[in-house]
Amino acid sequence: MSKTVHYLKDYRAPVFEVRKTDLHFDIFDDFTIVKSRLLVNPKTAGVPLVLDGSAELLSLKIDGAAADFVLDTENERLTVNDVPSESFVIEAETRLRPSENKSLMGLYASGGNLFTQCEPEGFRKITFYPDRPDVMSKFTTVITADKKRYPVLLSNGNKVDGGETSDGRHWVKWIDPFAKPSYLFALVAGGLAVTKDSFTTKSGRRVAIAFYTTEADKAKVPFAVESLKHAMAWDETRFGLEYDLDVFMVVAVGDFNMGAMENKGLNIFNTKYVLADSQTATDADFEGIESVIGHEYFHNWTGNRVTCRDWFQLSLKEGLTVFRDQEFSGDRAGRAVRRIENVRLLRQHQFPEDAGPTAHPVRPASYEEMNNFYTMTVYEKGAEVVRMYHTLLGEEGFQKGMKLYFKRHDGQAVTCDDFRAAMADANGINLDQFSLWYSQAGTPVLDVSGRLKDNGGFELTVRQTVPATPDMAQKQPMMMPLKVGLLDKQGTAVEFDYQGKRATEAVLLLTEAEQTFTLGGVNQAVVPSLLRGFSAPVHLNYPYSDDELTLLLAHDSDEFARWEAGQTLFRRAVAANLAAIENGTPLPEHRGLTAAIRRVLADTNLDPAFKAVLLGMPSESELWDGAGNINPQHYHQARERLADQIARECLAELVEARTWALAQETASGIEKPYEYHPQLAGVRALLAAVRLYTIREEQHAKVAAAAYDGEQPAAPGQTVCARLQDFISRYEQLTPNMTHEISVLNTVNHLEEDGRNRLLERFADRYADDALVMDKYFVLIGSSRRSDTLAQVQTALSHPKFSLENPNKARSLLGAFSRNVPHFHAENGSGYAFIADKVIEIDRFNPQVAARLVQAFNLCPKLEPHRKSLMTGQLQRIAAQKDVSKDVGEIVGKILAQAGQNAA
Ligand code: B3K
Ligand code: ZN
Repeated sequence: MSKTVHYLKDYRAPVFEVRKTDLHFDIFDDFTIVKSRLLVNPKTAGVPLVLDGSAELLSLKIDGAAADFVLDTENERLTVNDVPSESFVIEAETRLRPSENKSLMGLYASGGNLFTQCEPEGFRKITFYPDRPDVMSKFTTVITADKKRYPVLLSNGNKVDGGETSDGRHWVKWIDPFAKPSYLFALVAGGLAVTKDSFTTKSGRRVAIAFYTTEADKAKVPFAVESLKHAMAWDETRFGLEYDLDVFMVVAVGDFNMGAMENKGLNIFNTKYVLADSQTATDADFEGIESVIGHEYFHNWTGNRVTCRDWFQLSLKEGLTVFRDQEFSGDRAGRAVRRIENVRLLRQHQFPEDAGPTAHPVRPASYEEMNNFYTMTVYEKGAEVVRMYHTLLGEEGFQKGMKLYFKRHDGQAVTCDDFRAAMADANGINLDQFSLWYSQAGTPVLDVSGRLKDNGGFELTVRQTVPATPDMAQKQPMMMPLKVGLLDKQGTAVEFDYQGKRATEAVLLLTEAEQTFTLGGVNQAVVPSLLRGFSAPVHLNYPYSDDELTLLLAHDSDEFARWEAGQTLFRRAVAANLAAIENGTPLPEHRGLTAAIRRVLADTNLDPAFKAVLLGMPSESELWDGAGNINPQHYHQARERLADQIARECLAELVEARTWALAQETASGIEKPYEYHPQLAGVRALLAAVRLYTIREEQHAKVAAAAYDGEQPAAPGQTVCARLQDFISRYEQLTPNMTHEISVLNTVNHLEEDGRNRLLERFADRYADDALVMDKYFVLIGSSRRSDTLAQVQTALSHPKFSLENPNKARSLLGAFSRNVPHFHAENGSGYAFIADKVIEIDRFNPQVAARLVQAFNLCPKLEPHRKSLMTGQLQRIAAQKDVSKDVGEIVGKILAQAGQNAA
């Protein structure tokens, strides 16, 4: 495939509009015939009509007569040079073979049923069309198929008609009254069971809800249905937005490239984000379902009613909708911990992306393959950008902006600038400088210093730099909110004057490369609490002493700032261990940190969910962020040794916290203590966090005197695994709860003993028929630190329940392995070679999944020379494959370019 780069600066408005789109799908066992009839209106006379398409074209007619066209298969484009200057009808007939389509884009088969995925450019695999989001049209879809094999026939909008034909076939007709771009088209056909419910909107309209799954999975649908109803009610109360069709349908499918898809009225979901019960899904799975159900539902307004002008604007709908789903989850339960989880995700995955070879702004300036831009930057940093509007304008100002946005743009395809203009105009403020968040990549760095002024007042000086990225060297200072507070030496909030108000918290507005702010009327030594709530997606440096961090950790009223103080202590401790490992000196002690952790563990006023996040160490990818010449295994060891040190120093408090948490489920008074409940999820998260520490001590001691999880003391000679097995089998009888089961398996997963293998095998046997639980099994195999992990991963590839063609399976086993620091970065290069082999293999049938996996190599430019050369070799091998996809080609090209540049 030739390399074509698309640039934002080249955007041209469409020259044809499609007034109406009529589709007819005739489904047969081996193929499907699609007839499309478009009512096209030229906006300018005398220009050729260009349609996107890669399907097998059987015929093309204009106003009933055979059309004269040029087909460019290389670029998947069809040109009709001579078209009428007035409105005309163009009809295309294509033949599709869904069961041969392993890319899972366009129309494809899964489990004998048919599904579509069109965003961003899958519709062109179905028929010939102006496949771009700024061409919006009203769709009518007729589907005809064998009634027995395909009893359920779904498409967007409302079902208006249907019937049977004499040959055992039946048909239905769907009309979507809302104009939409082709990427929101969807079709589902097959044998599916339905779970029905309804929701009455605030204006009193009754909306039918229908969830389609396999018959066997029906029992696992209720939580998702409830989540949808919560989301519908929440969007009404918080945003004033009501649903607009008579029916909202969700279809679950096991073969899906991503989480879910917001097709108008007919959402298609990965089963992972629909199906759950507490026996087979963890608390985190339940929370994921609620958030993804919310996310796709919220797209109905932010994405569908108002859509993107072009794919560069993807964050217009994704950043905004992630912000909305984050707020939904926060309003549902545990706002502070949710916020910390958002930040952790951003730091673990988006910060490295922003500092690596594929760095791009929230609104990319160019792309080769659009599928490569469904990134953490577009989604998660995009959500942070929306959150900054919210922080700057407040809830009321933000909602005013949203109202104006919908008033101006309902039914349109617009840009990120249009969104910013609505926010600015509704609030009468100038947000011009804020546009830099959409054009400058890289995580800004704030270097802050503070001093008590002689005449009173605490002065903060903030220097802002935006690092160079492969696409841009020189950057301008950005506009952002910096939320701050002050604590005295006892940890009490200190009042200060800022902008004529006396308060304990202020939002400073940064606009310059260097700025000084005075928080007036302060006459005592204070510790500043900075970047409260993570008010901007930046790195912030302040020369805190360890004692000051300990004070913030213990007393700050802002939970994010508290957590961040702890994270900084962890980072410092790992850095000290790393230096010792690299210099071959003894590991330092970390008495300050371990004392702080003991206090956290013993603090009975702390919410258990918050305690759990406080105990979580930064991941390796956060720890090496900003570093060069990285030896990933050294970072891993430094982090592991710190965990050992903490386990040793804090064992008594850890065991006590474990005992407390175990008792909580039954002591909570919650009626079904082993089902998902936000409060119990927090308790179980604490238990899981604690277990990851205690296992280290008890493993080293082999037969620790302490009983595991409050069970009977170990018999002499009984190993950890044997005791855990014992523990699990008793646990199974009492409490079928996947959160516990996975937590225990995660805990023992790294042990070299054979007992670990037996436990995992038993788990796999028991859940062999549950595809989503088997995904968890493959994650365990792929993420183990055991010495034989690569061999076990290779064996798992031929496990009867594994399939490389199923994205969930590939992501579980291979994705987990590619994040497994000691094994992926093995010194002999075996991890790199293995992942490269799989990238090459998957790329032949599913480029999107392959392109995700190959991003494991993003670290290449920053590695120490030995690993860098091993990785470069593998990347060159991938690039040299005949027919490498543009998805994988684009990513590999960027990594190699950056690695070369650094090497030069
Ligand atoms: N809009 C879809 C993502 C489509 C991804 C295509 N590679 C799901 C979502 O963000 O809601
Ligand atoms: Zn989305």
